[in-house]
Amino acid sequence: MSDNTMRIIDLRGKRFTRAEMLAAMPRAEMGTKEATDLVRPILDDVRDRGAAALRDFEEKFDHVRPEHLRVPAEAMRQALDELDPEVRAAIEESVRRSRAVSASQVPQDFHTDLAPGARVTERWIPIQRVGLYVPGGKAVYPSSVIMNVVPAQTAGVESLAIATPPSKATADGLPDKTILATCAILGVDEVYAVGGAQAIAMFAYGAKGSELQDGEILCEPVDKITGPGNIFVATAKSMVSGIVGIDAVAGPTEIAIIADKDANPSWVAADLIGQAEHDELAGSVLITDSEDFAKQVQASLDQRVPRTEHAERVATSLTGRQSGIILTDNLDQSIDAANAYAAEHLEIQTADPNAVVPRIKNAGAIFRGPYSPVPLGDYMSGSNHVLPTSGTARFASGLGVHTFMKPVEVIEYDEEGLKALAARINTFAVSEDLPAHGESVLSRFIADPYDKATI
Ligand code: HSO
Ligand code: ZN
Repeated sequence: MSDNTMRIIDLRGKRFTRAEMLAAMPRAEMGTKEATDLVRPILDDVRDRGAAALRDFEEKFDHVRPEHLRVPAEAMRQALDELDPEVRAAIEESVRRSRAVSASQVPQDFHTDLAPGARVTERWIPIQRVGLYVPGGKAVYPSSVIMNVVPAQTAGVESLAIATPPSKATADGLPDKTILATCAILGVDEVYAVGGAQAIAMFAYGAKGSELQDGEILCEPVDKITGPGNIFVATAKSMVSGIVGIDAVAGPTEIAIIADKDANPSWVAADLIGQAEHDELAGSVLITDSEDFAKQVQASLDQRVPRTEHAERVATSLTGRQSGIILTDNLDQSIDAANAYAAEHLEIQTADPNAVVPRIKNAGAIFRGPYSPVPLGDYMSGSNHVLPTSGTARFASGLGVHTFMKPVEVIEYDEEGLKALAARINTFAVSEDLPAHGESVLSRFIADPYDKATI
């Protein structure tokens, strides 16, 4: 047995209840309890002491005391000037495609006329101020900046701030230069060299006391925080949720591939490895009704893994409990398993993928056919790569323009419309023992709504 052997989860010949099917799926363990105890004092300290606490935590966790917590405009310009032109062209292509897809996603206001003078309108309003967290460390993803910023801008968010830790590659206290350059390309100029739970606290509570000359405030509080991060960031986000909105709390990234005997085993193996490259805890799952195909994929993994740059990380991820090959009786059972797993990314590599797509109920994003691999979506398909993980695709969706807007209903009844309902509203109100509700409506039509004889 090589080091890359994925475990087999054999569903064949069995019938499963919903609970059994969910329990059979490979999943990473997520322990957040200890993190909560560590994060609480960080949130409290930043809320109480603002910038001074942020500096202390940067020194403690990122081992540098940033000269400027807010990245100076000059540093942003310089990062853009020094950006490799090839990388710039790739970033710009990605931004173009994201903008095109986002533009067509803007939800339209619509109204329903229920009767003469009776209209309800749904109005979509952008969230006013958003804080976007961009992780540092092993995961430096300028592509994730694009995935968060573009839909927010398209939604019409007025004010957008980014927090990202100082880079470990330089000692200047500034964030990763490609991230800064990407912000400059996108026209985002409010960027903080702050990471971890302290960045989430800064967004949630705002922070006073800064090196800026023109005011007391370093960072104004935001209305919503989005973006991925490590366990401390995720825990801090869930702890401030309610004070501010958050997007989904992201766990390790994952892929599932539904493939049949006609799929290309080398391509499937390459796609599993690509996902495993992210993290030792990343989940890579193959779902197939062909044992022979599964063996071919395993053989291809054995060839490829030792040759890839991050071979060790990939092998750890592929052989972890969160990864595996699920063997099924047939395509129907493969689809059932995929719906139970609810993958962040679901690739469909079968003879007739069009017949499978409409049957998928749970997935963060669906990659249809052999020429729509996940890295296309990671970088420049135009779709978003911030997607629900850990089975949360059963109830959550990926980032989009809708993430940065909220629907508000506008109630527009006129005299005729209200009059037609006045007696019924009064009846309902009285039945709930809230007669003043009824009186509020009746006041508009009768002289003394408190005199029950007149009603
Ligand atoms: N697959 C990651 C996104 C990413 N990949 C960024 C490369 N860069 C989570 O969807
Ligand atoms: Zn990726």
